[in-house]
Amino acid sequence: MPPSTTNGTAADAAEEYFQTNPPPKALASHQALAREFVQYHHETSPGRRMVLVTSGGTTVPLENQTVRFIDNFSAGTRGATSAEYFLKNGYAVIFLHRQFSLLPYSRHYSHSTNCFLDFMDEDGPEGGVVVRKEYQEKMRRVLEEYHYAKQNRLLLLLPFTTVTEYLFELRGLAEIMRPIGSGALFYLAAAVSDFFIPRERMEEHKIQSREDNTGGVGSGNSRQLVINLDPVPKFLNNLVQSWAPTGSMVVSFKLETDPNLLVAKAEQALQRYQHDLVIGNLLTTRKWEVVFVTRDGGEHWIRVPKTRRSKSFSGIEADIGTAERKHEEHHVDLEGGKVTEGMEIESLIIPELAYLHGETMKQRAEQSA
Ligand code: 9Z3
Repeated sequence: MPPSTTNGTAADAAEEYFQTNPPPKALASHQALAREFVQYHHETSPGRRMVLVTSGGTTVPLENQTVRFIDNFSAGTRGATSAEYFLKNGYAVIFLHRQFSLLPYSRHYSHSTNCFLDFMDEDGPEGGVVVRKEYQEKMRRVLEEYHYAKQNRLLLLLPFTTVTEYLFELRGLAEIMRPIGSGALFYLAAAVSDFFIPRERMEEHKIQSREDNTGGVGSGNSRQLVINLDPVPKFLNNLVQSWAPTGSMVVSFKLETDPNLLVAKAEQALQRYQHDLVIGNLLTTRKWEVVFVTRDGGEHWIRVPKTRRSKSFSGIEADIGTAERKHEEHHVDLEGGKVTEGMEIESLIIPELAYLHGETMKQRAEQSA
């Protein structure tokens, strides 16, 4: 962990947040599962590293009995995919995810883009159900990895829905992971809302649309709904300085849409929170490139080669390279050619990160020797 640079007001704001907003109902049961998970791995394989992957969007409810909420785009692809590669790289994984977002392994066969029914066939009039021939090889690989993770108790799935639930869960899990020390890694890929409605200003019941029924959230006398949101406290400070295990590695993500801002905002976050690494990504290129921004001023781009880029409906290939500030000496992959099998960028990110985590562990062991 870096030396203490806790900004008193930010830390206090986070603590006040926990005093004034209710914890999730499932918190105690999630913590019991996490304690058991940490203890099991700590005792049976003491050298095993553990990563907390956060994944998916966070909702901001407008009513206590929630009918409406504000949300964001994240489907949890980054988190779910990364969790699989962490498992491949020998980590035990706590997967803190937005409920109903993508999950490791089942992500290959879920939601509308990969509907599981499309992978199956009826097997004759009286027969059972089979996986279509062309999908069998891949499904067998996915199944093998899934069974391995399950049988070895390497994956703990914990869901949340709202931004408040997310923060309570994150704090609790970080504290529970303390026995893992420098072997613990925090990989914060969830898209966390910057704004919320505090408990004391939240409507209990569904906000009414009629003119004569404006309440604390909506205001004014027109039929408009005006929502007044407070900033979510900057919790990264608290995670780095007090919740996370001593010596652990904290990696956050930075998402931007403006290429001119990405690297500067990643550097600013590192300066402010004094953690280990920010992985920057642009909304339109996030499946094909990311940048590792380090505290020594490093800007290291990781890119899927052109011929291995899977198509993406929302992605814009022409934006690749536009956020790069320090042009590194690297092989620029300009040649066209037919796309062979698509490559997931997480297959490049995670081994690199596992290496950096190992180096960080060595450094911290030397520092404390
Ligand atoms: C990310 O940047 C993730 O990579 C994505 C993944 C959300 C873009 P998908 O789910 O998308 O694969 O579709 N996460 C953003 C993390 C974030 O919100 N960071 C906050 C910040 O930068 C706090 S740590 O302020």
